[in-house]
Amino acid sequence: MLGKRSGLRAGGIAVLAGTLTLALLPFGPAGSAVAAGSTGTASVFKVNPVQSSGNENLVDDNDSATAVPASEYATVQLRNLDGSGYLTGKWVNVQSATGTPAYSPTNTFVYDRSADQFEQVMAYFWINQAQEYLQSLGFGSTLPPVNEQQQQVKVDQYGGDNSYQTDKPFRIRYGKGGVDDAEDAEVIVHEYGHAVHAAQVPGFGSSEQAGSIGEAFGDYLGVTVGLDADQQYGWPVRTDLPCVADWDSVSYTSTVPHCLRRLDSNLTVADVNGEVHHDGMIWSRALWDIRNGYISLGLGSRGADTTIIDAQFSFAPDTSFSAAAQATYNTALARDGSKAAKLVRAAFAARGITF
Ligand SMILES: [Ca+2]
Ligand SMILES: [Ca+2]
Ligand SMILES: [Ca+2]
Ligand SMILES: [Zn+2]
Repeated sequence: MLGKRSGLRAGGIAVLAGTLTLALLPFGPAGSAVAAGSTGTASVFKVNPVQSSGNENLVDDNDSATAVPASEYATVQLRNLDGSGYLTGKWVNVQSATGTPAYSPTNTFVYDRSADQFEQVMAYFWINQAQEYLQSLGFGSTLPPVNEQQQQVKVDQYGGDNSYQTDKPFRIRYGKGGVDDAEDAEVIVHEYGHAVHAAQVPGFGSSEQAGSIGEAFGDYLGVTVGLDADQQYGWPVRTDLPCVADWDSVSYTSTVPHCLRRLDSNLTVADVNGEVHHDGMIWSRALWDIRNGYISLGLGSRGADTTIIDAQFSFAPDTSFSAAAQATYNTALARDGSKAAKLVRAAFAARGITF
């Protein structure tokens, strides 16, 4: 869940380079559909149009095409499609939607935001991107796989301004209140973060603190996958890095910058109020500090993310902040050494989380 208003309870991807690649490409007869591993073309937002433009005055204007300038769309590859012409592929299946399912026999999915199909395309692209990111860290090769399966997604089925992930069936649904939720990659990947946790530890989130960690990780994953994609594709970032859902939140926040939440709040365990999205900001600030500490040590954001995610395999479904912090520390010590482990301990201690 996104918890938009206070009080709500709420591997195979390696890019081959060089001449050896040619022999491996699945060339078929001209015009024939490639059954698996098809690559298409799509138009998507560069994470979200507020983040890429820096324009905090953008508004939904009732899903108007003209509310977002053409400059905030990017043309991208849509990878790992199954070649059926629908938004179905190795890591994502956009099952059904309020409007007509996007279909293109040439795998060309270019829509503007006023079309229902645009959100379907965004969901496909960003979930595939998130799974590719996880695999690029080594999950599924040097490390155990993380949610390495075809994620089921429904777009715009849920009428309210919220989105959620469920375990039975294992699915994500994106709502359409205000700015359509799937117009913001940080919202899309937040929900995928819940699927990641559920895949790593079945039933994860059965205590208040575990639920808070789930919300925190969703926010963190949304930001880190977006920032990594910005680097990969050369897209600009013109809003504060720790701001979550710069675009979706224009519909329900009045202060600028518009953020659903931030990763750099000063909350500590002394501020716990029992609401998982609020209390999650205690944990996500620690993750943010670990990330920046790793960058300072030369271990990079990718090093931080590898350790943060790998540690989650050992979290109990009803873990406490303290136990989960200890597990993260242990993983950092084993993988990254004592300097890294020390900063992990310090980042949690600054939130009042000790072990
Ligand atoms: Ca839309
Ligand atoms: Ca929304
Ligand atoms: Ca952002
Ligand atoms: Zn959530």
